[in-house]
Amino acid sequence: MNLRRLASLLIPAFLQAAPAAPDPGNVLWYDTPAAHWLEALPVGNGRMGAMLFGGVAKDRIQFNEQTLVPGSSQTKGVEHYQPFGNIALEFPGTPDTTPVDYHRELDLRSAAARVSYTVDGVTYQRELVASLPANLVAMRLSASKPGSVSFTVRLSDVRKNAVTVAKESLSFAGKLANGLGYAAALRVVTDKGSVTHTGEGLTIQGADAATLYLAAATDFAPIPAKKFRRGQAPASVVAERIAAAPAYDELRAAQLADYQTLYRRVSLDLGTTASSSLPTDKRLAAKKAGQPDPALPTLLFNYGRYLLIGSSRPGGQPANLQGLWNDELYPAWFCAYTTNINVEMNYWLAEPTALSECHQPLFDWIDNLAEVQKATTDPRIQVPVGWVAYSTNNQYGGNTGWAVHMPGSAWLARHFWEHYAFTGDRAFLEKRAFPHLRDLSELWMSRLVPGPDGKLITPDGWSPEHGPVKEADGRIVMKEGDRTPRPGASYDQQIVHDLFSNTLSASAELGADPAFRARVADTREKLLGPRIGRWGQIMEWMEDVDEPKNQHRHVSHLFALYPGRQISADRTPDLAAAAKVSLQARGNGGTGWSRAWKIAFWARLQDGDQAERVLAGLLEPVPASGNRSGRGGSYPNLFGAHPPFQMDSNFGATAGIVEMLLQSHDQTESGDYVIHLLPALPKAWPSGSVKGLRARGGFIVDQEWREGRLVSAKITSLLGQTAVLRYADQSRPVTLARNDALVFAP
Ligand code: FUC
Repeated sequence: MNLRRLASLLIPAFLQAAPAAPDPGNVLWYDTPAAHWLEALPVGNGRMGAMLFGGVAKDRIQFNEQTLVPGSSQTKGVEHYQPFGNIALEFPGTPDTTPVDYHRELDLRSAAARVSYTVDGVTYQRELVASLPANLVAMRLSASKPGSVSFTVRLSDVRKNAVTVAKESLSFAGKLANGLGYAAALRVVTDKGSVTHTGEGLTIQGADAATLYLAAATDFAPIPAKKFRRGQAPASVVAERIAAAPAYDELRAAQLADYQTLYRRVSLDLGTTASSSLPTDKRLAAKKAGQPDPALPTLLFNYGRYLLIGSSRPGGQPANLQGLWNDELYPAWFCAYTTNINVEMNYWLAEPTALSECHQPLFDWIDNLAEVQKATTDPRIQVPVGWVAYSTNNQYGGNTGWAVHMPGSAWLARHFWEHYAFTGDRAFLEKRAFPHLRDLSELWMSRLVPGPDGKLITPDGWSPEHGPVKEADGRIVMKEGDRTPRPGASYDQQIVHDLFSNTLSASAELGADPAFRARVADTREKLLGPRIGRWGQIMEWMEDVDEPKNQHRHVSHLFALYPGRQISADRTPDLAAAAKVSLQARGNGGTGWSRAWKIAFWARLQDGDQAERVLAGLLEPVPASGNRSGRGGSYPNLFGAHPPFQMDSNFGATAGIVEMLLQSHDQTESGDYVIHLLPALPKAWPSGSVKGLRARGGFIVDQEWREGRLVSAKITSLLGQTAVLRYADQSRPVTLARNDALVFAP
């Protein structure tokens, strides 16, 4: 029971203080149950995910496990990531109306989804959590009056396999068409009361409290080079797991210790306003109506971190297109990994928001993908060195029927470099990052050809996912989905440039083969670089055919601005000005991820107000039901709308907010990172603080500002590297020993 409830029972109403509104930067909350999945609230442990609807007479918990992935690449192509099952709860004798004190919340600080309400003077509470230490989802049901917890619980498989009902547990098992075995099991433990089982489920009567433990597993194992290794039978895995479940308090303590180690590393405060205390769905509406609510971006920022911790933990799969939360048999784009923006965007926040560990599943997945792709029989992507990804991939390989994505592997490889740039992990650099960077640099050095003006170009580029096509009457029109090879397309050129830059940095750090380094440097020098076209824009293709009215969602020709570092507001002001022209033409709209990307672009252009405007667009409410047309925004549970739901915009928004507050991509001549404080602070966030963000070179950065000006910053060095600290037009060198800190006040 929380303090508010306890107080309501013990203290006369007239003496009770008004209940404190939930922390607006850390709690999503609602005064009605979820009617739709996009209103339900997610918990996740990096393996399993569950969505709590919070109904009163009936409740539903929909769940996933991230390895329920059918299909194998070279035969059937990528297939849809599967929903796992559902738990249905029924509370007999409870009216099917929403009690006046109904409250449903997701508390990001303690990683718990909760429901509470009062019926006939008894206050009922349910709390749903996902624990990685126990590898379980667990729910605690309690009531203010002893003996009042009574309900029935059923478990179901989405594919309708039979459920086995035992004394205090329910379970099912099945196989997907590709032979992947899966199983789920649920166990009930009560405090007093009774548990009886019927043919369909379990009935709990007169308990003081009850705990449900849910386990789900498959026999999926990573498959280097197509070898399908089976693990232990899933039915016995889940049976063991629920049998070994710790008491709820113990499970909660271990889960909190595990979760908060990551979550608490960063805190953000952008201030609050009157509308910050409204329920979350009403805050979205109020913001759209013009009510300022800076705590809403704070909540979105924190949510991105919560969702990454919930869907990407070491040893597991990387966050897919929906993290790991999915209730559809045929989710959009297979709910897989798309390499021309989406899966990379999922991980932009990992290093700067101190979730470096959550980046690990991506590296494992890339290593596996590289093995699968090296063994390919597809003649289009057989290469002498390195490897090539498809546009859409899963754990078995790629979707051979859609696009080959030549520079995709180079884009993925930049994640390895970034991990090193932030953490300084030399063993990782040497053993895992450099081999990819080296081989892919060799691949690209062998693929580049001289273009019309002698500069080196990629022979068959692409600017996802459109292109200028000549009509019969000679007019050039932009065609959606065009995949015609475009030699020298800016996207490919910029990614290759970035690959070479990352390879040069890595090679220099390792003191690796100077002759190789000289070849890479020489080739990078000869690459066709970003060019400014006829209306002042960055040219998207080698020919100056950009159309100023083209507002395509992809903004691939600005890769060099973000996540790349070839275009910089400070180092290459002319190109930055051209990037601004391109960005203005593309507009502030687009799909969720397109908007999220634009936040980061504007931040890199050091225009905080424009970044905030795009962010406001990302927070425009999108109804949970209804058609899937429209562009971008947030569902009631703050999941990002493509539409349909894609989680890349959640992750991308968090990364974009980081870029508004702290940047560290630029380097001095001598290679020191420039730690740029508050590079793009918008007027909408006049006062605030952010603690714990990370900068390249191994720094923890805390900042506090008032009336739009930095008050102080604390820089802690984890690696003892030198750097340059910059705020507005001031700069100073940072020479700190390992674990030393300095305080800077402008
Ligand atoms: C790319 C985008 C689409 C969508 C898909 C998952 O193909 O162009 O908009 O986000 O990925």
